[in-house]
Amino acid sequence: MSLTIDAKRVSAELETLAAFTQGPGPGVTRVIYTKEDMEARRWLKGLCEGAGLVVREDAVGNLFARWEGLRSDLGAIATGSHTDAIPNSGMYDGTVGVLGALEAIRALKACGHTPLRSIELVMFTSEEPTRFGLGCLGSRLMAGTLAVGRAAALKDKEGRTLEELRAEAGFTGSLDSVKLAEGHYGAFVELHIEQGPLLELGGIDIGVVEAIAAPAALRITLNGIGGHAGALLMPDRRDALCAASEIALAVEKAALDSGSPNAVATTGLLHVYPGAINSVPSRCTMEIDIRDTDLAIRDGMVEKVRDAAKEVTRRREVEQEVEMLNADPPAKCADDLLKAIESAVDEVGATRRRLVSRAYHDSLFMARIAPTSMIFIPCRKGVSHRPDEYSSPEQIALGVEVLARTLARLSLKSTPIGGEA
Ligand code: HGY
Ligand code: MN
Ligand code: MN
Repeated sequence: MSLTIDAKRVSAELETLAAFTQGPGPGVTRVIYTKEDMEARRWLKGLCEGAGLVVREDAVGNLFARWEGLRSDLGAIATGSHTDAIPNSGMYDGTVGVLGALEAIRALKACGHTPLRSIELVMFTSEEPTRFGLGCLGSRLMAGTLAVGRAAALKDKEGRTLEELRAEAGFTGSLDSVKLAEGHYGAFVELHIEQGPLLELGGIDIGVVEAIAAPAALRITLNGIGGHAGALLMPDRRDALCAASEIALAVEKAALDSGSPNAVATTGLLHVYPGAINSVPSRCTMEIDIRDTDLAIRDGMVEKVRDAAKEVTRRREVEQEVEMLNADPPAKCADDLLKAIESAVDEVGATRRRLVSRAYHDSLFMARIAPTSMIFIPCRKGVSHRPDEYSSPEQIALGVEVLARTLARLSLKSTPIGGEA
């Protein structure tokens, strides 16, 4: 099959999408349901309709753009990723998987491919945890792994609920309707930047993802005794920030002591109240991200952090409140998909290796309802979630071509697709 990937068009569209950003920068910020997010969605919908796809959005804002196949009785082949971006981050995380999938579909249409199974592009709502503290909101609801009541009550830092905000954005209908039936999709493949250094270090073109790490997140609120920085003497203080600082170091120690090269633990958010130089912090809220590809090691780190928080707050006579935001199992990718991606890489004469994804993705939840895998392309120095995140037009175009060939192969299969790796 001779495919033409318009690398210039994909790069130009990535630049256009990056311009839908909040604030002065640096980098890209695009948070769910903000003006910039809604403008980006409108623009993307126009592109999908321009490519002859049938577009719909569900009750939480997941966007679907479908190319009808000949056999509507067979589960569609889905592909896609996210377009939301954490504050001051890069322009390739997620977007390569959305615009790259659109380009793959356009290239397949242009070369006369006729899919048996429909091919559907999905733009997932809120893959990043930025607004509601929980990542993969759209794919969790699609997979039915997040209780609708919990989702509706999720609040942003202004105290506004998902329910209010999605209605304001024009997404109505019951959240129950987001869940997809088993077999709705025959397979799901996500194109994404590696967000790690292995492909670049190894001089390898494509990563074929065989597993996705297990993320957990918790929020710890510390309540102490604050007051005037001059008048409140040291013995009378219950300094919430000093307690949080000891706990943050225990978070780091839990990963360093785990003995696992894949163990990571981060205190990424810390709010100090009241937040004045001459006022002793009376309350701190910290959000902690803990991961490993091995569930037992991941859970062991969570336990260590909880124990440390108990010890520190008891000794410092500070109150603690611990809230588990999520603790998800890892995902294993489907053998048939790994082989389909590897055949596509071999068809174009590129190099490949199997990889574990340390970042989580919507694929982590799509793997609950369909055979799933991911195609990784290198990113410069493995950098991501930073303004200097970068993949070259050539690397992106190669990833798109491998995705297109994988979609072509899977969309012609009339037999079931699957087989756990
Ligand atoms: O945090 C992650 O792994 C993803 O980039 N949201
Ligand atoms: Mn991300
Ligand atoms: Mn991502």
